[in-house]
Amino acid sequence: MSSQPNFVIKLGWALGIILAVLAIVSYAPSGAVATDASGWKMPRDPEVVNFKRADAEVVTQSLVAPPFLPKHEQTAVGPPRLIKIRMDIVEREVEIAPGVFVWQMAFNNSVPGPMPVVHQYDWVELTLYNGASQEAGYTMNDGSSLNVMMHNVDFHASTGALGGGELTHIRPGQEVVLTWRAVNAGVFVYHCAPGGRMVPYHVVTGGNGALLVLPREGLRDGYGNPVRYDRAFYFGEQDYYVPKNDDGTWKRSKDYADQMSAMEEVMEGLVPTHVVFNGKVGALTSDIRLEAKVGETLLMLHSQANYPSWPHLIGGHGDWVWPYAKFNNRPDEGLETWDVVPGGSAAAVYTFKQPGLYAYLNHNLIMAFIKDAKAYIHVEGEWNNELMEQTSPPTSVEP
Ligand SMILES: [Cu+2]
Repeated sequence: MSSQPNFVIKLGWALGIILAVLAIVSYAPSGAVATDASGWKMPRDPEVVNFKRADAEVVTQSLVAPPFLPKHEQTAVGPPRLIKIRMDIVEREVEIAPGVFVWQMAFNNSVPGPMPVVHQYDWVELTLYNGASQEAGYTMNDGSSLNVMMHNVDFHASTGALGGGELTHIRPGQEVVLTWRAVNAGVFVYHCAPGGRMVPYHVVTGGNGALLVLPREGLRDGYGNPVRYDRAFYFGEQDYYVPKNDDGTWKRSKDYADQMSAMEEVMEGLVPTHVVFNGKVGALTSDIRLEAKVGETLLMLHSQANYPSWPHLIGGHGDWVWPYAKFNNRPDEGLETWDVVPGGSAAAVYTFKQPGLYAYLNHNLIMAFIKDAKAYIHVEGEWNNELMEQTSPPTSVEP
């Protein structure tokens, strides 16, 4: 007699578990307008997604050299727009460290290339020129305006034709126009990709940059609250593979093509001779002074087209860090060090709470301090003793 109530209780439990499992399985979100359990995901507006390029307002964006970004709105105003940008590809010889010369291929005469800023579902209309165009006003090393090699561009933010690489091959002196839609939000690498062994050669000589695609509603923290930034810096990290002469001095070449075979021998070892931010040693620690104030929120953007990196802000944190720098994913809170995958990016915000010197760097410390993958940020404001105080200064004590 006593076994029957037990059996009924067990049956009840089993039914309950089956119903719970069914409820979880049937909850799985479906379709493009998925909403996660917390409601963090935003439904996509069909009017924006289906907006036609022919109806888009055309706006020209003037690009600027990194680590700075062009003037931009953090939230989109009105329907998707067509953003016209222009990039010249310039082959140039640069002294990347004392006595170390590299022929670079530089989008808009800078390494990394400039960071265009658009919003998700905008179009990008790029005019790409192989050489130093008159309107850009660059001069080549030898005073001429012609490169020696073919170039193109692959936008990781675009869709189709090898990221546009198939449609943008241009010989020296040629120009091409490519229009594509930014369907995902985040920071996306772009790089030259002429094919085969030329791809890594052009990328490790500086032929890369990144593009910022902001969500139309702007950035949001992990609770869904808007995130506004007061400043944004783009840290483009570059690995170089510079060959040496038999006597141990750094080898110097006569042009971009002449440099390739000796450089490839170093590249095959997979160990960079130099790793820097913004193209050269000292670029963001002495050449350019980066500043911020206590209370300001800094958006830190980072890309590496060919090598991993692990960003860290010494003396601060990543208040919010978006995985792989893709803004339609909920950001992680309060990180110490985060990831950049090769051919990928990082995006993080931090609100400064103390004045002083901060270093934003690759926390592979060999890359940061023996190479030069680092930047300094000088922050002004009031010191907060509650957060930190030297409560007893160094004093000599008897052993
Ligand atoms: Cu190229």
